[in-house]
Amino acid sequence: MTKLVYILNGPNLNLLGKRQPEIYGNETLSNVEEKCRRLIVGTKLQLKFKQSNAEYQLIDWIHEARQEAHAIIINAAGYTHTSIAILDALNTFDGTVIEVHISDIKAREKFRHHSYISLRADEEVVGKGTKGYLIALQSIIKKLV
Ligand code: CA2
Repeated sequence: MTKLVYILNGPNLNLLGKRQPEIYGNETLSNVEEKCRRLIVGTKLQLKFKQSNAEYQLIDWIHEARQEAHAIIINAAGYTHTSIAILDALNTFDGTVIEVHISDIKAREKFRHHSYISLRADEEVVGKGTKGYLIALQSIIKKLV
């Protein structure tokens, strides 16, 4: 049976690899998606890899995931630190949730230290660069395959 994994990316992550490489590295979000797709070859997993700058869109995708996905990997970007609404949506999801941050949010400005997403996340992968997405996906592969 095929199992679906959602990888959700929040605001400004469409600029990955195009600005601030000293913080977020040189890889674009398409590169990251490509590597994630390569990692699941030969498994029975399928990916939906998405990015939006809109909070409601991320919430709608989480609702969609409730119907069809076994796991969500989420980098909610700036909404990590503000969005009770995204936390509420994740709390309605029964599968595994892994929170990813490219940078080490605890080593940055104080306003980035708190994460609403971490209140629901089963695992967190933080400060590993864009490799964090692959680490999270590997963990899902171990659990689901
Ligand atoms: O480290 C992460 O992955 C963050 O989720 C990235 C967010 C930031 O607000 C969080 O505190 C930590 C920012 C995403 C913005 O991404 C950009 C990437 C390249 C250039 C400009 C923005």
